[in-house]
This record gives sequence, structure tokens and C-alpha cells, in this order.
Amino acid sequence: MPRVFVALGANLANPKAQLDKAVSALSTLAQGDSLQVSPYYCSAPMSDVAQPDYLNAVASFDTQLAPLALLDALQAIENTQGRVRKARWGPRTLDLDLLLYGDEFINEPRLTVPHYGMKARSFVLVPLAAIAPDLILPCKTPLSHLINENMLVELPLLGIDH
Ligand code: A4P
Ligand code: MG
Repeated sequence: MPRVFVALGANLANPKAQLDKAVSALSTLAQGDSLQVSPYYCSAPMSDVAQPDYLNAVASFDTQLAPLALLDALQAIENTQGRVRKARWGPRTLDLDLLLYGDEFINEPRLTVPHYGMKARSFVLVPLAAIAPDLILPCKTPLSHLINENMLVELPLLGIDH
């Protein structure tokens, strides 16, 4: 059964409550008690649109869902939590991005895995390393090689344990 990694992001309508609720919803997709969740990290928005800071986290679990069925399930959770899609990179109650689906490379119209931005985003890499420090990405790059000192200084200082 593949192990999957999902990035969580929220910056509207009580972001901590949004992440807590999303974690609870993700636990229903996870096989057994396989769900692991990173601490929550506060991060400055990556966007041209002025908006509040984000809370970000990464969750990992084993699942029997096929990739597109998993994407459907993630989008259903986003919709349940009031996600409205306006501007790209605009503010949101909840964003769930599928980072990794086992070691698979997926290039479908609705789904690109590994997620296109994950290797450059501190708000993804730092929480990912908190739950999977020894992870090797499907491209064979060790996660630890992508994390630099700036990222570690930037995020964990603002880390929030849930
Ligand atoms: N899609 C394709 N591949 C994937 C995947 N691996 N996971 C498609 C999830 N979805 C995937 O996504 C648009 C479409 O991407 C979906 O319909 C799906 O079929 P969306 O969530 O509707 O739109 P979006 O999130 O606004 O766009 P995008 O380009 O995915 O943005 P990102 O990359 O998700 O970035 N700053 C901070 N500090 N923290 C953040 O979490 N997040 C974003 C959004 C911007 N700035 C941020 C943060
Ligand atoms: Mg997204």
C-alpha cells in the first residue's frame, strides 16, 4: 500500500481550527493508525496578493485510494471546509496538495505528482522533514539536501505544536 504525503495550508477563518479539522478528516482516509502529522508552522504568504500569514503542515499516511480518488477526497475535504477558488495563490480556508504518492510520477490533466512546487518551498520542506527526515524523493534526491539553514531559521522559530 503506498505511503502518501499531503501538504496542508490555511490562512482564513481560524487557520488552526481549519488544520485540526482537516487532520481529523484525513484520518478517515488513512489505513489503520498510519497517520502522522507534523507540527503546524506559521509562514509568510508566497503570493502577489496581500493576505494573512499561513499555517502550514504536512501529513503522511498509508491509503488504499488510487491517486485520482485520493485527489477527489482531498478536494471534497477542501470544499467541506468552505474553500472558494478565486485568484491563484489567493487566500484560502484550506489547501490540500498531494505532494507524494509512494514513489510514483503522475502526469494527468488534474494531477501532477510529485507536486510541482514542493522542492522550493520552505513551508513544505520543513514540515515534511519533521515527520520524514530520511525521506528520499522519487527523483532520488534526499530531502535533507533540499533544506538549507535559512529555511530552518525562518520556520521552526514560529512553529506551533498542536
Ligand atoms: N493539481 C495538480 N496536481 C495537484 C497536486 N499534486 N495536488 C490540480 C493537488 N492538486 C493538484 O489547485 C488547482 C488544481 O491543481 C486542482 O484543481 C488540481 O486538479 P487549487 O488548489 O484549486 O489552486 P491553488 O492551490 O490556488 O493553485 P496552485 O497552483 O496549486 O497553488 P499551490 O501550489 O497550492 O500554492 N504561501 C504560504 N506561505 N503557504 C501556502 O500554503 N499556498 C499557496 C498555493 C500559495 N502561497 C502560499 C501557500
Ligand atoms: Mg492547491
